[in-house]
Amino acid sequence: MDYNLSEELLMIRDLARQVADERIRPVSAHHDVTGEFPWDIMKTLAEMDFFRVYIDEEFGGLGLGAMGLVLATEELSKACGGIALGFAATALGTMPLLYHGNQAQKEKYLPDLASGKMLAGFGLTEPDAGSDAGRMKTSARKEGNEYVLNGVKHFITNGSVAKFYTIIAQTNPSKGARGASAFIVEEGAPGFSYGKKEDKMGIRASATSELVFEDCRIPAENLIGREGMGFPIAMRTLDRSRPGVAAQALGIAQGAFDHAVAYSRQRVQFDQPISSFQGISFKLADMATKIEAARGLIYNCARMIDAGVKDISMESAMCKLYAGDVAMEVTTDAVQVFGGYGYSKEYPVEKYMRDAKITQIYEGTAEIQRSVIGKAVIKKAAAEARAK
Ligand code: COS
Repeated sequence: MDYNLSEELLMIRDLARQVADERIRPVSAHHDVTGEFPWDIMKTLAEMDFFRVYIDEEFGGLGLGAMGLVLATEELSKACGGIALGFAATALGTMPLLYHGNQAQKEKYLPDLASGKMLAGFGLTEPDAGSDAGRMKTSARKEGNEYVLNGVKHFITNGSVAKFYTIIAQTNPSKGARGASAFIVEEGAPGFSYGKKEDKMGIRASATSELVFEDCRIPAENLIGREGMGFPIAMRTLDRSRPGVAAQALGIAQGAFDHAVAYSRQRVQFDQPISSFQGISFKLADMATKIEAARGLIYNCARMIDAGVKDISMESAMCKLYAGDVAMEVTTDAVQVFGGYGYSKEYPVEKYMRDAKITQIYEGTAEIQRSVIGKAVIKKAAAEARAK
């Protein structure tokens, strides 16, 4: 399908495809087995300017916005959803600064984030505050010209490999979600350490770690926006980062699908390639259709973000929900096409199935996306009824 992409966007897409094929595919199984973080690939991505894609030109970026981000994430994820995540999660950690930081904060950090010198992470989730993110307990107390942070963030992607974190913490706990604030915390801040590293089912090349704050002191100027703005900043960030997760899901689905098509053409049973059986070709047809539908939703949402549309919660949740479900369905079907071989770790598709599962869970579960979409649908219907 032709999405009318600009020359620059096509260039980024093709470059990402090349890196994925030449550099990521050969090492993805190794990182899946060992769980080692792919530092050499991050270095390559940095050298090839990938971390500049979504950052404004003023701060050393390429200014290719959400569309550049989703295209690069999709292509890298075709080869390995886990390795691509080091890149995509840096975008998530950078977004609060990109959209809500002041000029001085942007000048200080964005050039190093754009060059890939610093990876980033986003700290919202806590052991007792997952879907109910407003229940976070991590606190930030103002003392003179510093904030003192206490608490634990967990399941943090890029935790322990990033140097730059945006952390959402309570500055006024009595106000619940409305008392939270957003902060920049650098690796090495006094009182900041890494806790448990997760041993995960999939996306094993990515680092997922606890962030521990014990009287962690950061300069007061590291507050993003104003006190009390933390929750809306986090929600707006997720609205803009969810298409990135959706693109990861899309890449995983496309990667598994490509393997399934190739295998179905060369696997002979009953004297014919299995692709000639309707049972298989209809499955491939459904997989291809769902993948293309997901791509349409994602690119549409990315275009809305780049056009500056303010309220994109519904479209963002829709593409994340749909692409996550498609990734799970398509990768499961890809294993089915491979039959017994699909269940074996000697073949690549079982990894895609394990990698796909997280896309229905993180950055808001499929259930939370449905709840966001449901609220938006009802709000729109109520507004239309009022206007009559
Ligand atoms: N953009 C801007 N502001 C938003 C917003 C959005 N998308 N969504 C909510 N807010 C604001 C609301 O307007 C409200 O502000 P006011 O008090 O000024 O009106 C405030 O945030 C609280 O909103 P709400 O009452 O809807 O919050 P809830 O506690 O009901 O939570 C959900 C809403 C469930 C949508 C939210 O907690 C969520 O997204 N949870 C999933 C978290 C998640 O994705 N975690 C993944 C980890 S990060 S990788």
